[in-house]
Amino acid sequence: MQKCNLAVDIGASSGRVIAGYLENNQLLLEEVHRFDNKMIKKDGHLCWDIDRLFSEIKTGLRKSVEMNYQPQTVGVDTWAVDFVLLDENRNRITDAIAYRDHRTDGAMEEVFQLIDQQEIYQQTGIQFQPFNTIYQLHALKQESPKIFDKAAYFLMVPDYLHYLLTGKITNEYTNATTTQFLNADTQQWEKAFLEKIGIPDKLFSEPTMPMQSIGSLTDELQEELGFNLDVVLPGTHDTASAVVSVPAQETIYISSGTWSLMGVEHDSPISSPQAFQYNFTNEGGANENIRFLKNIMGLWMIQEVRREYKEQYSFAEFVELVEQEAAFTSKVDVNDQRFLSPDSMKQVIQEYCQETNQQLPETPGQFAKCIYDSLVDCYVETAAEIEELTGRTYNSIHIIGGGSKNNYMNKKLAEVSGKSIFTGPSEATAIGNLIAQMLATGQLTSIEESKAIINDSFDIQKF
Ligand code: ADP
Ligand code: LRH
Repeated sequence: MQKCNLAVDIGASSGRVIAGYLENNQLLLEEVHRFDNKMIKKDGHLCWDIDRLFSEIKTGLRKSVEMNYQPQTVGVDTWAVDFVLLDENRNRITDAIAYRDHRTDGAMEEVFQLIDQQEIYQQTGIQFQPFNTIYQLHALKQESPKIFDKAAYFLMVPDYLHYLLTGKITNEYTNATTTQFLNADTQQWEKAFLEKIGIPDKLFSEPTMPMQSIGSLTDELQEELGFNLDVVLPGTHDTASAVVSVPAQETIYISSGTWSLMGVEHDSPISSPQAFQYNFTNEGGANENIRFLKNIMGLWMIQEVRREYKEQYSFAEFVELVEQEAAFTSKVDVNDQRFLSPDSMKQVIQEYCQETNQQLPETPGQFAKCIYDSLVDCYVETAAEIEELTGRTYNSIHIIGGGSKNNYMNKKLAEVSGKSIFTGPSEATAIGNLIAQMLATGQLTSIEESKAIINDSFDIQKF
């Protein structure tokens, strides 16, 4: 039996359970379970199928033992901002409504009537996204005010999954920062904001720092699975875990998955008027540094186009199809909000091209080329903004996540930016999750040592 740590990493498009262990200063990985994730329509809202996600986690735990592993610890990370509420008996009383649901349309502007927008940025350093938790809570309060009479606990999605594993209530710090109501200096909930939007602060517990054990499996789960292990908090925000495993520190990174998260690691928040204007965020890091970055609409756009083509092309095939469309040059502003949650991504891309007098994409290769070229342009602009805001020049961009496998984009970015592009690992988030567990259990001693091990263990390509 091989002792290991288990990372459960659930992104907006897929989840995986990955076993990891150290051998001769190398980090070895094996994927023990992979599953799809997607939003489902329930009671008029786009929701996550959270019960299924928990049962996939249990399947992953079981499979790890069937594959002859002896898991010592497990930790869960997921996408940010979404949450559920529990009542006093710790039963879930809300669906896990997804951040792309239209309940938040107009909510951000309503909250600005209650709390000054600049004050929000000054206290939290978090970028304005219409789906941040603060606007979701406001929207919920408008739609179902009575739910707050019953609610006793606020848990973000990974906190809830950890609760189902252990019975323990935690509000993990990195993900808590994405609510946009955690004070960046004190690292405590900004109660004045909650009061202004009428949300009781008793729902929130003191944020818990990652890289510590929160306890073992519940008795029921131990009985069901036939074994026990410790649950250790990674950076439960997937982007926090991903950035832990960027192999170099002096570089711009892009965590490329459903979203493209582009930025740098920084010691302290940068919440200057210019950072506010460019809408950069200062999210809390797993090792207590700051992720200074911007959300870029990302590969969600191709995921949606692929869905509309009934998934008849793989992601690798879309990249191949682009090579045949060299003459097609239409581009869109990927951060236009129409791309956040449209009924038809193909249609809104065509509308954008029509409005800007460009050729309309018609073939799968043309849609893909339009998306990839537009993303690359946005990366180049964002790199310039990062250099302006930090007052530094960066010679390289390091791409991690599933999107790092897109060599068309990697080459194009190298050409257009003039910077060195490094790519991999593609499972950076799960690796960052495992590193947090290994640091918490003393198998690794520092982030620097961890980054060196990642550099030695994975194939990093240069363009
Ligand atoms: P998330 O964790 O947000 O669900 P991932 O990190 O799994 O996202 O990345 C998914 C993205 O990776 C897909 O949208 C796709 O564009 C890209 N991708 C995955 N495999 C390939 C491949 N073989 N070639 C090109 N792109 C790929
Ligand atoms: C990426 C991510 C990103 C958030 C978004 C909601 O998966 O966590 O960092 O902004 O999802």
